[in-house]
Amino acid sequence: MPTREALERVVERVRRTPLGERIPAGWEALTDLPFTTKEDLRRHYPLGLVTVPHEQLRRIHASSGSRGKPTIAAYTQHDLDVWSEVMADCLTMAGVQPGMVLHNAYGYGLFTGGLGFHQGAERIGALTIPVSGGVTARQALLLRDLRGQVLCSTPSYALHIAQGLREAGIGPDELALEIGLFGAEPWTEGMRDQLEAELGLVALNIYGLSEIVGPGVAAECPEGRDGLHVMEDHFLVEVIDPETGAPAPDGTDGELVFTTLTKEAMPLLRYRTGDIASLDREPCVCGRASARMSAVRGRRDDMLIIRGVNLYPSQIEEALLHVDGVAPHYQLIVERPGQLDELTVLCEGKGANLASRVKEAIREQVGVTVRVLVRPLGEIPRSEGKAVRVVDKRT
Ligand code: DLL
Repeated sequence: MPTREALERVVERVRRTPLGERIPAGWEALTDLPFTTKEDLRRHYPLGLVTVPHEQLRRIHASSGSRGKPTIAAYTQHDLDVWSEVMADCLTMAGVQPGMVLHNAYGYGLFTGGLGFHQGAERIGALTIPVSGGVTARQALLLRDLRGQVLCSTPSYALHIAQGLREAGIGPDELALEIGLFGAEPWTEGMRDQLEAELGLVALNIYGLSEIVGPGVAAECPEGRDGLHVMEDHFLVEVIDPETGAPAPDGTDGELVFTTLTKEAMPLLRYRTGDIASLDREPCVCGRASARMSAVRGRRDDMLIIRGVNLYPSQIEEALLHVDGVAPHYQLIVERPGQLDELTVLCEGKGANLASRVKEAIREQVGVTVRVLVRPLGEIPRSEGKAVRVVDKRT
């Protein structure tokens, strides 16, 4: 737990913003403090929650904002330094060492992925290659020719790069890959197996969001690979019941909530991320004592209700990737032809009875019967950043 003083400092900062009036005068515990929501950020768009004079701002980032206005993140120099530090810690924990060649295929720009990894990698003295997303054939060539050891990208884009390598006839023996740091979207153990097999690296999960800092809020260690260590010196984590707001017991799924402890420009109290995960506070096999969050199952608003069954796209992914002959690319189409939602799973692959085997695997694992359409390899749209897993045709 952070010291009371750290929390008091954030509270004092937040009091300077329009959200300050919601803080009760005699608050005692963290749970007495109000939540902050994405709606609050929207209402005070773009810079209404900044607590420092404008001339102290050094950088602006934003999340993609597929649903309306982008979410703005503002940083002072100190905020950028803290961000580099937590990213450096995540990379070091993953096994990245000074001098290693880091191929950064996260997008550069307003998205925090590119620059976040870049600063952390430079801080530890890695040789950083700012490839950014896109031009997959060139990614494959550079990965081979510059002998990239660390691949940083979304997991879906890493698979696309793997396909680019195959198409260029570049075999695993021509690559120097050792570590993959994959995040920015949900992915499963089945996807981990695929990534490791196709790229010959150890695949690790890294989490973050622009509102809190960007990537570097939590990451896996290679020893445990059993939950992501939260960088608790800077980010205080809670999991709550998304319906009631009450704390969820450790080990129980709920909504991740973060309080920034050291942020200057846009500190946030109890920010509701919308991401569903659980917490584990038992020490890890690696010896670190920090709280660990499970892999994110999905966003609250990505949860589908199909004939009364709640499910996240990642559960479909887990079922799919256990079926022989299925490629790790898929999309879910949600429609409402009548009263009820219907789900169609588009996947790729080859083999006898593939559609019925996939249907059976999903029925067994998730408990719903869905329509399955198997497409030829390469037909499902690939993304260069976050994959679009759900196509909602209901509205
Ligand atoms: O995606 C920051 C990031 C960049 C994290 C690169 C890791 C690697 P945003 O664009 O603001 O920031 O999106 C944040 O992405 O609330 C989650 O829903 C999702 N997300 C991020 N990391 C993971 C992960 C970046 N490892 C939103 N697993 C978050 C699942 C993730 N979802």
